[in-house]
Amino acid sequence: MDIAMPQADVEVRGNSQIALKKAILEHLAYSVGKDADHAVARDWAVALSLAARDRVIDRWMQTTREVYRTDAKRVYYLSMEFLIGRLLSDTLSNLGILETARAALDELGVSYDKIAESEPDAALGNGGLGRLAACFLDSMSNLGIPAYGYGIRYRHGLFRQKIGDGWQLEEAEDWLAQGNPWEFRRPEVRYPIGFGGSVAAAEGDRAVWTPGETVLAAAFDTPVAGWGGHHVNTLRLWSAKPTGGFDLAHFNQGQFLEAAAPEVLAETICRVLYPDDTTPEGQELRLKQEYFFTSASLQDLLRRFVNHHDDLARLPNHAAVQMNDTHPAIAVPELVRLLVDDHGVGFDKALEITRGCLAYTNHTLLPEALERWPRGLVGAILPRHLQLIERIDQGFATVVAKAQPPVDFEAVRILDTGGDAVRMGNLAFVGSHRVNGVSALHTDLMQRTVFHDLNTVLPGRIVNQTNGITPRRWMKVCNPGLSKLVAQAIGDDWVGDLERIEALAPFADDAGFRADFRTVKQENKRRLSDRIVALTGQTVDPDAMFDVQIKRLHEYKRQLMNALEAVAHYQAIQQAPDADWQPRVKVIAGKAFPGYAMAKLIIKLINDVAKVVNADPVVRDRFKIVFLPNYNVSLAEVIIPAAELSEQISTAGMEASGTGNMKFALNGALTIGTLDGANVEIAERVGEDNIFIFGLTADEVAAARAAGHDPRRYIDASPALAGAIEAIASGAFSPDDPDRFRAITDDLTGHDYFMVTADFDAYAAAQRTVDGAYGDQDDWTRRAVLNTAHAGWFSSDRTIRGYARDIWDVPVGAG
Ligand code: 26Q
Repeated sequence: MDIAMPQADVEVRGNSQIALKKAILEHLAYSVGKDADHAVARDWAVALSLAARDRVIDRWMQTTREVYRTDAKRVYYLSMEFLIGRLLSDTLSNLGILETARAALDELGVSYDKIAESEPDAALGNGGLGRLAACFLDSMSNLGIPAYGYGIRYRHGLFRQKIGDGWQLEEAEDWLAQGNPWEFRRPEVRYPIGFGGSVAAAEGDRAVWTPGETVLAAAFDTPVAGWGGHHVNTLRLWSAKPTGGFDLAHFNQGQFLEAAAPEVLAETICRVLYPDDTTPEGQELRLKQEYFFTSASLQDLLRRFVNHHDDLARLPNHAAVQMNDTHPAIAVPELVRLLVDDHGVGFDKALEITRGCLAYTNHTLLPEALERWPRGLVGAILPRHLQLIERIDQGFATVVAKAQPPVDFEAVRILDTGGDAVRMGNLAFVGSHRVNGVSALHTDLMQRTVFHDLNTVLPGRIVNQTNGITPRRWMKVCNPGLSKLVAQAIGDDWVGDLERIEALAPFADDAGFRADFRTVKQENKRRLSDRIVALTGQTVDPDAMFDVQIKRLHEYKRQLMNALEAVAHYQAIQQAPDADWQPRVKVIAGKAFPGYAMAKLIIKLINDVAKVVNADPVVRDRFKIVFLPNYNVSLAEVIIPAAELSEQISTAGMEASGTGNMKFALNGALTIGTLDGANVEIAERVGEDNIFIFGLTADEVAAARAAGHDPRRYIDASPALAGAIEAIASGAFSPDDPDRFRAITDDLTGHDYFMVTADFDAYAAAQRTVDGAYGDQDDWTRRAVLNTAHAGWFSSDRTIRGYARDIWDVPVGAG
C-alpha cells in the first residue's frame, strides 16, 4: 500500500490516477479527519465522493453562469419523490473516471466495490414516480436542458423493510446519519411558508393573508452531472426550520422541552416520506408537506425571474414548471396568489400566466390514488388558496356551461358536488397548459375515462409521453459486463444516445456473440446468487432460470397471481417428480405500504409458500422461491442484470406505464406480461416472438367487469387454480394458523377485482411456453440480445426530448 502523498505539482482537480489518489487522501485527512490506517469504508467513500464532487463544481458554476448569460428558459421539476439511490458510481461514471478511481483506490489497498456499498441509498421516494424523477434529472443534464429538481429533504426516507417470520417489519431509515457529502447547505436561501390564519380583502383582486403559523424553507443543493459531465443541473431539496431564534428565556427557566418545541414542530414537516394519513393529523401533515415544498419552489423561481426581468407576463417564456402527479397541484392557486397578492397582477392575467407555466403528469387512473382534499382542511390550512380555488372553479364553470358537446357538469368541477372536497386532478388539469399520461395506453385510457369530460371541454391539452429510463445507471453502471461486451461490438455511442444500440441487432445471429452474452448473464446470475445467500442464507443454482418480479406490492400488480402459479407449479412437480422440469428460481421483492393490510398478507403468503417449497426434498433444485427484503434502487441494480424472465403481469388497464419493464428488456431479460402500460410499446418494439404476452386486454377487463365478473366460473373450470386456492385455504402453507390467508382466498373466490382468476390459466400456459423456450438456450439468448437491441427507444433521453418539444418549449442540446 502506497499512501505517501504524491508530489505537490499534480493538478489539483485533474482526472489522472495520481491526481485522484492525491485528492482522495487530501479529503480523507482534511475533510473527514482520518488517516489511511484508521479509515473505515464509509470514510473512504466520503473522501472519494468529495473528490468527485470537486470535479463537478467548475462545470456546475459554468452551467449556471451560461444559463444566466443566455437568459435561457429553465425547467422546474416539482416532485414529492426523488428516488435517486446511490450517487458515487453514477457520478464517477458520468465524469468518465470510474475506472481511474478504482485503480487509485487499488493502489491504496482499498476495494472500490466495498466502499461503494457503504453509501446509503437515498430513498426519498417509494416507487416508479420517484425513480422517474431521478432518471429525468440525469437526462435533462445529458441533454443540456437548464433544470432544477425541487422536492423535500426528508429526514427519513422510505422505511427499511425487514422480514420477521415471513411478515414485513418496518424500521425507520436514516440516510443522513453519517452525513451527506453530495449536498451543499444554502443558509441564505430561505422562504417563509405560512399556514392557517385569516384573509382580509384588499384593493382589486388582492387580499392580505396573515398566517397563523409560519416556518422557513431552507435549501440544500445537490449537483447532477450529465453524461460526459458537460452540463450540471441542481436538485434543490427543502428542509423546514423555525422562524424565530432559540427560546433562551424558556430554556433558562429549565423549560427545555418548551424551548425546543418550535424546532420540533417545524421539522415535523420534513421528518418522513408518506406519513400515515389515515388520521386527520396525518392528512393535515401531508397537505402541509405538499404546500411547503411547492410554495418554496415557486417563491424561488419567481425571485430568480424578478431579479432579472420586470414583466411578469413573460414568466412562461422563462419557466416551465412540471407537476409530478397531483402532489404539487397546490401550485395552481399558489402561483396565482403570489402573482396577485405579492406582485399586484390581476386575477385573470395571473391565471393565464400560471397556466402558461404549469403542466401536469398523471401517473394513475386508480380512483383511490387521485388526491381529494376535504374542503374544511384546505380552508383551515390554506384559507387564501381555498378562495382562489373557488374563483378558478367558478370561472371554469362558465366555460363548461358553453361546452359543445355538453358534458357532465359535476365530473369536471374542481370542487365536487356539495363542495365537500377539492379534486386535485381536476385542479391540476384546469391550471395547466398540458396534461400528460405516461404510456400510449394510459394516455388513451385517460382520455376515455377519468378525464373524458375535461378533455371535451379543453381539447388538445392531453398529450402522451411514454416513460423512459436512463441508460447510464440502468446499463452502463449496473451492468458493466454487458456494457463492455456491447461496446466491443458497436462502440459506446449508445450510452449518450441509446437508440444507437439498435446496431446490436445483427449480433443476435452471431454464435460467438451469443456465447459471450450468455457468459455475462451467467456472471451476473452468480453475483445475484451471492447476494441471495448474504441476504437470506438460501443457496440457489445459478444455472436455473432466474424469474423476477420486483416492484411495490400492490394488488393490481398481481404478485398474488405469481404466488398462485408458483403453488400450482409446485403441486405439478409433486405429482410427477420424475418429469423433465425446467429448473427455476423465482425472485420476488417489494415493499408494502405500512397501512395496506392485504399487500402485507401477500408478502406473508409468498414467504410461507417459499418455506414449504424450498424445504421439500421432492422438489430439490428444480424450483426455489426467494423473497428478498428491503427492495430499493441499489438492490434493483444487482437483480436486473441477472434476470432472465421479467414479470409484468398487472391487470390490463391498471399499470400506467411501468419502468422496471424497460430496465429488464434493456438488460436482456424476456418479458412475460399483459398488454398493460408500456408493455404494449415494448411488445411492438422487441417483436412478438421475443416477449410472452398473455391475458385479457384493457378493453376485455372493462367489459368483463361491466358484465359482472364471476371468479367461481374460472375456478371451477381450472383444476390447477382450484387446487392452488384449496391448498392455501386449507392451511397447507400455514399449518400453525390455517385461516391465516382467509382474506386472500375469500377475495379470490368472491370478488377478485383484479381478475386474477380470469387470467390465471393463460398465465400458467405462458409460463410453460417460457419453460420450453428456455430449454433452447441458444435461441433464448438470441431473443435476449434482440430485447437489448430493440430497447433503445425506452431511454429517458427520448422521453425528455418529448417533454421539451410538446410541453416545455425548450431547446435540446446534442445529447
Ligand atoms: C396519494 C395520496 C395520498 C398519499 C399518497 C399518494 C400517492 C403516493 C405515491 C399516490 C401515488 C404514488 C406513486 C405512484 C407511482 O409511483 N406511480 C407509478 O408511476 C410510474 C412512473 O410514471 C409508472 O411507471 C407506474 O406505472 C406507476 O404505478
